Amino acid sequence: MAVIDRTDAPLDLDVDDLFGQYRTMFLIRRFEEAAERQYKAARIGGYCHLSSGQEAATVGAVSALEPDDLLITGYRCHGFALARGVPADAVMAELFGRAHGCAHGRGGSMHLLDVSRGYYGGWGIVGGQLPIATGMALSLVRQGKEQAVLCELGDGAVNMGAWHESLNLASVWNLPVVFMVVNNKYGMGTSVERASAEPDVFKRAAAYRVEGERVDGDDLEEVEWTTTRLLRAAREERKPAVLEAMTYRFRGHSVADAGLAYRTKEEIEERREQDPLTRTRASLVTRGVPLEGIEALEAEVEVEVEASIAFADADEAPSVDRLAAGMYAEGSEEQFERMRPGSPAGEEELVFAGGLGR
Ligand SMILES: Cc1ncc(C[n+]2csc(CCOP(=O)(O)OP(=O)(O)O)c2C)c(N)n1
Ligand SMILES: [Mg+2]
Repeated sequence: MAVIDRTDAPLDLDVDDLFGQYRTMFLIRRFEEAAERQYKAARIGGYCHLSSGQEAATVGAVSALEPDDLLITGYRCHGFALARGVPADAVMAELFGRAHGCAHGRGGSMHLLDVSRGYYGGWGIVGGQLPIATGMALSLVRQGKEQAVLCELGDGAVNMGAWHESLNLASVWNLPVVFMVVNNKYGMGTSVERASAEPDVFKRAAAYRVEGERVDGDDLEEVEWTTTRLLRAAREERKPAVLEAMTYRFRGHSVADAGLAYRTKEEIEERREQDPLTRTRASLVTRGVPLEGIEALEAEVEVEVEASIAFADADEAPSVDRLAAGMYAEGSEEQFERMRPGSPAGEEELVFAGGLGR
């Protein structure tokens, strides 16, 4: 493992940047609290995974991206979309499955998407985003572009074949991709220690001869600085890397999980005491930002979140035609025909009236 030179690490983020990033962290927290209420009121279908507690890892990493870099993540993705600048209205409308959602109502909570902002989703299959990120990085190289891909995954994805294949190819082909493992200690209800032969995930990078680094994922500035450095090396020197951000999710795996069967209340309480929002807010106060300014920002965010619910609620449902648009190749009509109830393509005739030649 390369020894990392931290001598040129900036001591502090600019206070205005920090203020803006705290705003995004607060937005994510309040947005997800609202999403949970809407989910429980049955206005959001499918699954809903919250990232409360992980906001510093999310915002720190996304802040390190250049505007033309590409981002791709797993399914716990509300925060990533918001941090990349997707409007709260478009994210909430997507959760509601509405036409003006960021994926036009086709994706829902796990499949947020906004390619205009270089956000390639939200992937519900654990590890599914890894080969895609690797391919995206290869395509950037082929096009001669100096851009990088940031690929987020959970600790539960590092025991998938796709992880090994992606790391291997990224290394042998020198691809500009940083794999960011959000280590929140659990994959659903299984702890990293139980699931992983090498629970120090960042060390696995050594097996592919790429740089691996672990950061305190609840320390916004540490995450941002380290991600910036790794992305720069990816962009300018085509060096792939693994970044492991140590964090914790306060809520259950999904809204349907109380999150108490596999961890103690004491553990959760202990981690809540290190809440990254509280830490970042305290850091703003220490740097002389007046409390009234912080409170005004928080009040503004509350309004933004309420407005996103009103927007999603008033938005229309996508038409069935729009839902299918862009999803199926030309010539899929026959397949759709066969999916209708009954015997739309004459199957009963074929099978029961001897049409198969029996
Ligand atoms: C290929 C695949 N297997 C199983 C699942 C079911 N599943 C959904 S989330 C999850 C755990 C993932 O944990 P982790 O990667 O640590 O992400 P976190 O939930 O902690 O964000 C599993 C097993 C899935 N979605 N895809
Ligand atoms: Mg996890």
